[in-house]
Amino acid sequence: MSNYHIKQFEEYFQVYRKSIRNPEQFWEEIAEEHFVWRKKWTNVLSWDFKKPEIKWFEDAKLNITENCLDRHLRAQGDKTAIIFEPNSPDEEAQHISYRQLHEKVCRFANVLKENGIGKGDRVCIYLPMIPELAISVLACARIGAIHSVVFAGFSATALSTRINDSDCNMVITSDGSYRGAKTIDLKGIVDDALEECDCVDTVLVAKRINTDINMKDGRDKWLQPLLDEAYHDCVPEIMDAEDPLFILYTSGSTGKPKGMVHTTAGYMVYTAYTFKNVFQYREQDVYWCTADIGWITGHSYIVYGPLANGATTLMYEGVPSYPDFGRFWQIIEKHKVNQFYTAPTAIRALAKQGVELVEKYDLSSLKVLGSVGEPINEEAWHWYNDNVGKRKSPIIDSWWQTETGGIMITPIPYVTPTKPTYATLPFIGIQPAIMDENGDELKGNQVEGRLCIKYPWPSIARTIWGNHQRYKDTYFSVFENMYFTGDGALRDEVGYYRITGRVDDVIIVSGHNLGTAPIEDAINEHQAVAESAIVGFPHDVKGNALYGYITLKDSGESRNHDNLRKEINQLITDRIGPIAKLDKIQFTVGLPKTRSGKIMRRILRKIACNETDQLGDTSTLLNPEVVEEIISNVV
Ligand code: 6R9
Repeated sequence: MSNYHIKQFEEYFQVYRKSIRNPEQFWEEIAEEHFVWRKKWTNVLSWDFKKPEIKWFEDAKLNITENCLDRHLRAQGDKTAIIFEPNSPDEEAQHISYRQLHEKVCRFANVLKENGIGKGDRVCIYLPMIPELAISVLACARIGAIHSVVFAGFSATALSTRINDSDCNMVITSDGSYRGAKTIDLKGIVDDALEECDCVDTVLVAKRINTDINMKDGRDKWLQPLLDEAYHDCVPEIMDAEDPLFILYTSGSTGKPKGMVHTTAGYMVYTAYTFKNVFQYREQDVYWCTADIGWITGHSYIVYGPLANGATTLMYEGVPSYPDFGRFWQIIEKHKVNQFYTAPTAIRALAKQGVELVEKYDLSSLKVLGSVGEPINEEAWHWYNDNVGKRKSPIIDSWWQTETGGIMITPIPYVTPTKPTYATLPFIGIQPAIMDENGDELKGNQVEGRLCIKYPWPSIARTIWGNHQRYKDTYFSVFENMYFTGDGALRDEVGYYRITGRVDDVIIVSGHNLGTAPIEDAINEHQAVAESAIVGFPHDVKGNALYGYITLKDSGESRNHDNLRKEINQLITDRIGPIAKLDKIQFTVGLPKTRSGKIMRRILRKIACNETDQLGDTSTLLNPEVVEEIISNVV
């Protein structure tokens, strides 16, 4: 029995039990048998959730790109590593073999070095979904530089905050990007961001849309001529197992984004192992994850997990709706995609278009369908199952987080019987716990509470860049000796898990995590605004949409409220990005507060969700009268 590839339900239980009984022995075997090490570890795991400090494969030496690239060269150098499908169906797809990818990564790595980047330096990558994005990520890993990919839909302010937080010396970007019928001036956004950053010496610019852009002397350099001149091979930097591999920012409940730090060996082992099993990847398969590499899903399951397994991974530059809503299905037919991994918000948007567009294409290559990013509702689940999978491809509803690095709770296709809206069972090595509000674990089945994890797994984030205290406070201080996820969950009568949604101030809109605090901060910058509170309410495509309650400094003000709404959404777009715009804005005379002055978002949420019969006791509020006023003026 190979523990690396689980094929039967009974086997899942056996391997799961083994992984829990003796996690160290279990992960040691996986690590030993399936990866290339320059030096073995002296200790598999040491951990202390109180400090918190977690170390996997201590003292081991490796380079993750040797595992993702070099080791595949001999047996499958000509196999396609990356299929690049451009925004426009009229532009030809590219097939990049492992050998070509290796060379491209090496050249890029040499360019980084020639521009002064070395081990431990931070490099910000702000690129669209073009091959250079995956290549630059791997090039950083090749030389031990820490990549910080910022999703290229974030605004200049959001970008500069992230560049400054991790003190990046370099930005890698492009002249622009294609997004459906539109082009976006990425370089212009970088220029604006860099007005606020002193740490960046060099900007490397990939050509994508061929527009005239401003190139700042001494700082900005076109990438291609440098790559052409660079040497085609690059000796990998030998990294320590616990050296940081990357930083990736995620929203939190205070204004500042959290730079989650992932380290090398544990992240590699866990993303590779989950990829193999959760997608049941076989050697000739074509795998496609529709996420952007700017999110953790893209890091773990477009780049590292698939490449560590020598897989063929498809990168799509565009959007689901261009040139029409059949684009995803057309790509599946064209490249004979076997595993398809997407988000519920995309499924809902596509389901709205009717089934004709799906039926137009041959989807018979599909074997596995995945879902990630937010809870998948029953209707979307069935639509996906009936029309895309034709009831033959199991849906894997995979729950995990930026912080967890890899998939945590999920069915294994053709192994775990699925159940609509349930992420089902913990993956190998994962020990979930459901906690009540008093901090006690709810044992047994048919319980609901807050989701924690009791024991470390190899790809858990090790810290928040520059703020270990916040890491401790956010994840390890809510429940003793547990990693707290921020999600609610229930366990049904057979032990299956269902994720019920966030229990903190994070709202998931179209699969993107948004903290209420940074959005409120942006709104409060408007000179007419006194105070604001954001809550989520259900939306049929986005899952959740944002509802803003805003009090103005001068409530009798005669300003046009529609204009104000536009200005406020523009501010949010400038400060964070268009993904954080509010769907509804209600101007109120006040916000409900506790006597200690805390805004009662719970009440505002009920109002936004049209559940005013469930407000509970409002009499203890400082200002119960505003609740009535808000209810009578809902938008
Ligand atoms: C991978 C990713 C993490 C949050 C997470 C949870 C929600 C993700 C889910 C899911 C229900 C699923 N989430 N997958 N909720 N079912 N299958 O999305 O990472 O962007 O950090 O978001 O997303 O609320 O806590 P990230």
